[in-house]
Amino acid sequence: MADVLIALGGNVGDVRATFQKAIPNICGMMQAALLARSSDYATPPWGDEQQARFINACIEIETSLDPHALLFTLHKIEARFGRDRASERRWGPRTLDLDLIAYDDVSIQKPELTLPHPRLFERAFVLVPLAEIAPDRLIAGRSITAALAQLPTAGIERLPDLG
Ligand code: A4P
Ligand code: MG
Repeated sequence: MADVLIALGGNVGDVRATFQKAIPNICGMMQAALLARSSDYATPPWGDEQQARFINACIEIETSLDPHALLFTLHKIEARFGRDRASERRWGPRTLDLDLIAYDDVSIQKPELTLPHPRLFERAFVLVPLAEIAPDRLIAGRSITAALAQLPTAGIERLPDLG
């Protein structure tokens, strides 16, 4: 079994409701156990700042699927929740973005799948929820908490649990 971290993001539609439905979908389609789920966070848009703020969260799962099968499944779930890659621009608005952050300590360097996620350490919107569920985890030898200390976190707001 592999220990896998997945980041969720979106800024179109009722993103928190999308997450609530997508997470059981991820676990079901990946034959995975949900080990941890962070809170949802409202985050200022990164990359392309002329768009609505995002909601971000992270989950930790345990699965026996290999990394390529996981990525394939994540793309299927994104499409199921209304993501249309053909009509969007890089870093632009989307209903649901699912990124593979880490798969055990596996390292893969291919354009279609890079592990750990290549932009992980630049993104407070990923590291803040990760620090909530896996503060002591090392990714590529770096601690999540230490990496987060290097980044500005202004404007990131933890949202209260949905009742
Ligand atoms: N790919 C390679 N490695 C991976 C991996 N580890 N996980 C490939 C997922 N995908 C991986 O992804 C582009 C290609 O990367 C995929 O086809 C896959 O094979 P994408 O999700 O279609 O591209 P993207 O989302 O436009 O670009 P990128 O660089 O992944 O950026 P993001 O972060 O996904 O961009 N601001 C805030 N606050 N919160 C956000 O969630 N998200 C974005 C979207 C921009 N700004 C944001 C947020
Ligand atoms: Mg992505």
